[in-house]
Amino acid sequence: MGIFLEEIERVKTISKEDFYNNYVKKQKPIVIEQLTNDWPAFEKWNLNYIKEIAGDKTVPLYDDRPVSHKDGFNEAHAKMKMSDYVDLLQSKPTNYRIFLYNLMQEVPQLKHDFKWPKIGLHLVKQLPMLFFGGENSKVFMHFDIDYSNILHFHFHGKKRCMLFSPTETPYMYKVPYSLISREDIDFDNPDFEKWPALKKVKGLVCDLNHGEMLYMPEGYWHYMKYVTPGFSMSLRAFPRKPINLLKAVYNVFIMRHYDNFMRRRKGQAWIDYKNEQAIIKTNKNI
Ligand SMILES: O=C(O)CCC(=O)C(=O)O
Ligand SMILES: [Fe+2]
Repeated sequence: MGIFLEEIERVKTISKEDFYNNYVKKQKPIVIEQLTNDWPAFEKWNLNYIKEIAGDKTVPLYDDRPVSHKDGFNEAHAKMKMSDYVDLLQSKPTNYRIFLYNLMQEVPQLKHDFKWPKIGLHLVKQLPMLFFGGENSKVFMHFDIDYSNILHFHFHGKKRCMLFSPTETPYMYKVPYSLISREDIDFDNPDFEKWPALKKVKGLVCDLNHGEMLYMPEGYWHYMKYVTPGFSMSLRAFPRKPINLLKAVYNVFIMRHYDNFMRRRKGQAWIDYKNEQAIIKTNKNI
């Protein structure tokens, strides 16, 4: 038995009013299957195309090693030429991922391949971020630092996305001064003896195929698994709830700097302390 999960609602297309009133306002996730059908990207965006136009760029890579005090907050683990990385993705399963990378700054022509969706969100134009992953690579359970509303588009392959509402946070084994759950939890097959609070959580799940878009409301927890090699683009809109905007400002300007400061000062003891606190705090909520 795994975590209690329900399939995320899906539609082929949706009107701006329907999306805004029934999903954005209610902060409810949804998958829109055909939003990208009239984008050049729908035909063009695959790994070979990325290799062609961005092959010579050096890109930062992350693997699934646990957070260490030796790394800064969200610091990359390795670097590679994009062409070598695409070859790696296409040749074998790999844990190496590109996470939150502003590839469009480096390769502006990518911007001509998509349209900013007119669905009632004020999307931030500077920040179309890209994510890549190899077969079976996993993105640790987290929520985003800026509490934005996220439109997450997937290309080339298939990706499984698990979401939890911010209301589930008391049971998520959240690590303090970070945006993640305990990294040793296998959300696909959790050990309920070790993580009893997870028996209480209610989550949502979807498989994203080429061209499909997942709407993630602000502060939603997400865990993703690349079922096949592929890549995604996230477009974001600032949080609507003033409290979330405040939390975003706190995270960006205070929390992550304090965390970096403590990593330098206390080293691994700080990371170990935080991981312990995740359990102590969550067990109090059961
Ligand atoms: O798919 C990924 O690699 C991570 C996506 C993500 O965390 C996001 O869009 O906020
Ligand atoms: Fe994220």
